[in-house]
Amino acid sequence: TLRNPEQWCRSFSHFIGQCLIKDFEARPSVTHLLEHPFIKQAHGKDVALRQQLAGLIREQQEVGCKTKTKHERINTRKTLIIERCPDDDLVNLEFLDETIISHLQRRYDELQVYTYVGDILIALNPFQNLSIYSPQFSKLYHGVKRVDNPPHIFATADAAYQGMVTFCKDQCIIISGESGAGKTESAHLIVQHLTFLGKANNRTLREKILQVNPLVEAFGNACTAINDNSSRFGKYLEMKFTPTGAVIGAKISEYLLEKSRVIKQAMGEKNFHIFYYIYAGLYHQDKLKTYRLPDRTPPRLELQFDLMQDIVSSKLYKEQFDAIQECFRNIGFTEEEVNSVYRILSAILNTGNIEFAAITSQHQTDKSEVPNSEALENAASLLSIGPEELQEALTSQCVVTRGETIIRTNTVDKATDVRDAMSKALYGRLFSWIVNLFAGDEHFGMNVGILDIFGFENFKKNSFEQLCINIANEQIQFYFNQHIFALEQMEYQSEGVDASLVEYEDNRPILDMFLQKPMGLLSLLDEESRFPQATDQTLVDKFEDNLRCKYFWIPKRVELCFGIQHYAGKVMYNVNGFLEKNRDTLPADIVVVLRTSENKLLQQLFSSPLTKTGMLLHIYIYIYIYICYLEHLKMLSRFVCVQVDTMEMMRHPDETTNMRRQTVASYFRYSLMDLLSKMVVGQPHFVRCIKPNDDRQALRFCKERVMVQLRYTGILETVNIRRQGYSHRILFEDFVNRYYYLAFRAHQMPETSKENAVAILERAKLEDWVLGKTKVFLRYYHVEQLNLLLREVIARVVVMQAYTKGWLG
Ligand code: AOV
Ligand code: MG
Repeated sequence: TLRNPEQWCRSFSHFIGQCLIKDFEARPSVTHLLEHPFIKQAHGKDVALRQQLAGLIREQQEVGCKTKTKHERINTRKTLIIERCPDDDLVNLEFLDETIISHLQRRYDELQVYTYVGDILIALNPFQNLSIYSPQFSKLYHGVKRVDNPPHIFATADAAYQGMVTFCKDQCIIISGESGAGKTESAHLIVQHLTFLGKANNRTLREKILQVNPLVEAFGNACTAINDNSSRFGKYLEMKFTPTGAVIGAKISEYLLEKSRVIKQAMGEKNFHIFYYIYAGLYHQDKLKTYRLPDRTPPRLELQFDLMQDIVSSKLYKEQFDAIQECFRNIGFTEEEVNSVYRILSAILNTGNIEFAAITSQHQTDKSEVPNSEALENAASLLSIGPEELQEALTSQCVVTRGETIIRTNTVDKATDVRDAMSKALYGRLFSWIVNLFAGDEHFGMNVGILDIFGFENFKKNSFEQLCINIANEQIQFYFNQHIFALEQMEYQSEGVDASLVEYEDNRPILDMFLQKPMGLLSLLDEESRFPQATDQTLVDKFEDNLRCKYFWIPKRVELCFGIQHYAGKVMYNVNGFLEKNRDTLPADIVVVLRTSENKLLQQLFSSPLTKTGMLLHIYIYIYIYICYLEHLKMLSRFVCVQVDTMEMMRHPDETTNMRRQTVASYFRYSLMDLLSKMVVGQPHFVRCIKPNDDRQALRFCKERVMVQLRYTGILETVNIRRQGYSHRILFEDFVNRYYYLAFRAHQMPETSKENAVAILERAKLEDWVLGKTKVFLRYYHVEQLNLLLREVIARVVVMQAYTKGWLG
């Protein structure tokens, strides 16, 4: 009598689970149940549903054997000595503002690195290994009330998982914080816990999922001045689940890899981890020669940070290499593919050693050649292309003008640029290929997305990469603000609910300054990139003439620089190389020669049409989605302010022709929109990572640094709004549909009216809720209470139905 088959199916799965957990004496035999006339009759025609049901019973059986009883769970709690504190949730405190810091400090001193602000989790980086991530803890944070346990990253993962299973709705965990604050570690812990909750009993699947991150990070992370394992790309990882919550896979989307790192790193920084790993690993396997890697002098590809000897003798690098090989194997890369990956990486290293010399004859002064052919031959051999063809593509270019093909020679500088562009393209496409191998079945099941991007950066010298990274962070902050403040306040007003408004720092004007067309910073940069004669100076002049707002300025004494007042602080950018980095041109001649490779992987990487990240992108639709908000069970997406700026059809050009190419800035804008569109379809959960000090020291809490982060992330205001506000707003109709079992009989189907909503709220004994014109306004903790009650009631209803139908003997 539950309303629809899916609902019934879910309840049924829950019921089986309950039986197994409680170890009912009269546990129904699964085959008996499946063969029961009721099930046959009800779902006989629906094969898919029946299969799903059978699968789910099997899953539940497996889990059931391992699920502890409630009693055992309580014992686990006792042995772990879990302590709850009144300041676990800052919203519960009586005072506000600056004193929050002393609570956080005391908690940090006691190694309680997690704290709630309502439903948002603050995570202070402990800078040391804590013993709170063991399987015992995973069990503790499994489907229990949040207030029963101290705050924990597992609780956030659990909330997302429960939200997904209970309401069949995608979820999204957004982790933010500055560089080195602990986002990537938090993302790993979330994946670990979701894998546990998703009952990945199958060892292969579990290992596959857990190894996705280390593999992708070996290629996408590097040591920077701030963080030894800094993410140099944005990552959106979607964990895929069946409708009953069993994990089935993971998919990754990557955003804007900092490819320039392959050819150059700032002082004291390193290249991507993988280069060091393969050097150490292949050295130990005595395979340096096979991959034509020199064993004495480090290649010019800036392995300069460590001396060669340090790399090969590093135990850590060697171990990491072994781990990566294991990942490749477990994830299912073939030996041929792994070999191709190593060959491409070694080719990139060798390419870095190709040098050019000017040929000066009477007639020609702008021609270059490769004086020492060893590196060239090595690179060509590893890429399975001819060395002459490679040299030709590096030192000259075909230009088609008025139907005629002319060969132009490259100067030494130009040839060097082409060489570097090739290295970047090889690495970028290899990375995308690896990431895209984790693409799951798009249309099946539900997912929990985990966003871990590169954090806000402010180095001594900041370039185009930092600008993109910081704009992405600006966008995430904006999304947070919209979600926490703006929508909430608009809703109060339209529903006539009296709640005091909270002031917050709106970063929309800064974002406008970057993204607006045609006069935003990125558009201006694109425009200037199209002029071949443009220089760094003309770019700065263009910015100065057009960007007139308080967030942008040109410093008086420093040349070729501009300053931006970001939400997280002032950053000075050096425009040196901006235009070239934005154009990111890969000459057609290089693409042509790489396509002739006998290496299958390489052919695939350079086959047309491929976008910069390797995704098929046929239509580029630039929708300036500012706000998108989803609410509860029904996907109610509200585009409060959707500004369809332009609909640009940008078919990706064939790279071997001279069509206009996509710039990094325009691709970046597309990526941001793509990311936002993914995020807004899920119910968001926020984790705010905070860096307690800049020296990466355990137990050092620098009040000023923490305060600055609390301020600019809007956490102080969040405490206010979470205290005074109603973070969940549900239409009366949805509310009654969802919770009517709490006050009515299962078959009653009450009218979805305001009065019945009130009846349910009263029956559930909730306090402090408010009624709007069309919606119930609930505090953040109400929903958790309601869901727990609902689960209990449904279990009871299903058990009763089973009894009345005589299934339980
Ligand atoms: P990030 O992802 O926020 O920086 P990470 O997650 O890489 O920062 O964390 C930086 C370092 O802090 C890690 O390498 C760990 O040493 C330490 N750390 C962080 N969280 C924990 C934890 N829960 N337990 C123990 N150590 C931790 V960046 O990717 O640079 O924006 O771009
Ligand atoms: Mg990171």
